[in-house]
This record gives sequence, C-alpha cells and structure tokens, in this order.
Amino acid sequence: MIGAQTLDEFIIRRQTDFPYATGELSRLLRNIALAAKIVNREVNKAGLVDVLGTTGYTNVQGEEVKKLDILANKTFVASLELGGQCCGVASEENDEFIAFDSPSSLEGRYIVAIDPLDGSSNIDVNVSVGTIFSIYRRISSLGEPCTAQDFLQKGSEQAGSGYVIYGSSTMLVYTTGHGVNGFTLDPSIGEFCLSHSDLTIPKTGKTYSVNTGNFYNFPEGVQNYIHYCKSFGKDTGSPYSARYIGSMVADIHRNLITGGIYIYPPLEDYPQGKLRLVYECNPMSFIVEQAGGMATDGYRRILDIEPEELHQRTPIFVGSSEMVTKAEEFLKDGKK
Ligand code: FDP
Repeated sequence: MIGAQTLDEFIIRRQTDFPYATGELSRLLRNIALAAKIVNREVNKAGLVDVLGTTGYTNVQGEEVKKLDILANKTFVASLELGGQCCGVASEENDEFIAFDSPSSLEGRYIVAIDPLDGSSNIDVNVSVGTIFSIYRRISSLGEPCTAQDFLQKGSEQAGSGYVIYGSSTMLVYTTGHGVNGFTLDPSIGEFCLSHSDLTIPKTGKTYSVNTGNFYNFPEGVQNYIHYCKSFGKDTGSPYSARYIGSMVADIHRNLITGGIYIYPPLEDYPQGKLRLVYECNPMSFIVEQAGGMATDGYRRILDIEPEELHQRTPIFVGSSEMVTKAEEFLKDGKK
C-alpha cells in the first residue's frame, strides 16, 4: 500500500510529541514488534514444521505447555534482553520473573509482563492466538537488578500495553495512554502498517462472549445477565449474539471493533476465574479503557487492583461501557 505509515515511523513521530521522551519506550515497542514478526512467521508455518503439539510439560498454572508457547516465550524474552531498555520480564511461561543482568539491561528503565502466546489451546486447530504485553517503569533503582515490586504495580501505572493477534491477518494494537492504534502486518514488505487509527469501542454492542459451557458454575448474577442477553428486549436490541473463540485476544479484539462484552467470571471451583491479572487482564483493560470502554472484576476497576503475586487470577468483565455497567448491575442485584 503506497503511502502507508509503518509502525516504526508512527512510533518515532509520536515520540517527538513528548519533548522529554528519551526514546527508550519507543525502542522497546519496536523490539516487541520485531519479536511479534518472528512469532508470526512460526505460527503461520505451524502446520508445516514440527512445532504443533505439546511439550509434555505443564506450567505454573497447571496448564499443558505447547511447543509454540516455548518458542514465543524465548523469542520475546531474547528480543527484550537484547534491546537493553528493559531490565526484566515476567511471563506466563516462567514461574518467577527474569532479571536481566547485562550492563545495558541493568540501566533499562522498564519491565515487561507478557503472555507470549495467549489462547494456545487453539494453536493445533488453526484458530487465532495472540500475544499480550504490559510495560511499566521500574520502581527499583537504575543499575540494580529489578525486583518483584516492579512487577506488582497496579495496572493504572502501566506506561504502555498492547496485543498482537495472529489471525486472518496479523495485527499489533497498542496504547501508551494516549489512545489506541492498530497496525496490520503487510507480509509483502514485512512491516506493520497503520490500519486502525484512534480506535474507539462502541458504547454498546450486540455481542456477548463467555464460555457458557460453565454456565451452572457461574454466580447467579452472571447467569441472570446471560439470560438478559438472550431475551427479547425492545430497547436493548437483544437477543445479542453469542461469540466465543476461546482466545481472549481474539474475542476482545472483535468486541473492540464491533462493540460487545467479554466475560470470564468467577467459577464455583475457581472463585478468581481463570485469567491472569498481571499479563492478561491489566494490559487488555488498559487498551479497552483507552478506547473508551470499561474493565472490571464485576465490582471494581481491574486497573485499580493491587497485585499480590505474579500469577494471580481475577474475574473480568470487559468491553463496551454500557454493557459492562449492565452486567455489574446484575451482579449487585444477585437474584434479579
Ligand atoms: P488458553 O487457556 O487457551 O491460553 O488465557 C487463557 C485462555 O486461553 C484465554 O485466551 C481464553 O479466553 C480462555 O483461556 C479460554 O478458557 P476456557 O477454555 O475456560 O473458556
């Protein structure tokens, strides 16, 4: 596409909008984009080479680790370490955070929390998967190794966040707290090009995304909200459409564009739900809020939750603001 603005160019232009910016965050974002291109290449040829299937291990969450999970994790960690702007990484795939120790990394002002390949149970069946990342300014001293406290900051402290969706096309969507922009990978030139500038989520929509297979494990308020989504409503435009890919990035991406709500509620046996606060819910919530939407755990803003541990889980209700507000009303009312 002649005249398309590449991600690199966009990042450089944006940087000049902030007179005191050092360029470190810009370089960090560019390193993430480079790793995303490498992962994209591997995901695209997954059926052709021996990268499908499981490794035979389970991660700290007790989930099966796929070969592509490992490959994506290594790619992102290596790219962040080589870049030198980042002093450490916490990943879904590692029990503990990794503190980089090279002289340039020790001087890095940022830390990154990442889910290198979200939705990985979908990989073997050629369904969209994604990468989710969250960037914070370190609170530990420059020149020293990063600490656990760097990774346990509230989501509202994020310096940036984003996701990559490896779908029918590959897109990178990010925010640094000044709106949300989306870039589509043009494989012919190997560049992410601006395709969705200043993304905003519609205030309401007609899609609800939740794993209704767990319906009888949901709290009563959530069950009642789902009944509401399915019932005929003159003013609400319901019944809404149920759309659940089972890949958080893909489900939220669709709802971001068309309007809708994504829910992973508490379950009877998992009161904190399934999704991880630090590297899944916080970065996606930052994006959705920056696009004008809402993200809560049903009662409080996701970005206000104080993380106590790296792999902590939280319920999440995220998407169009009017829909999230409505779902919250059902939770409060319980039996409504
Ligand atoms: P996955 O386990 O495949 O990595 O992050 C976890 C996640 O996928 C989300 O992407 C997805 O929305 C959710 O789990 C699916 O969970 P259920 O199968 O329980 O619906």
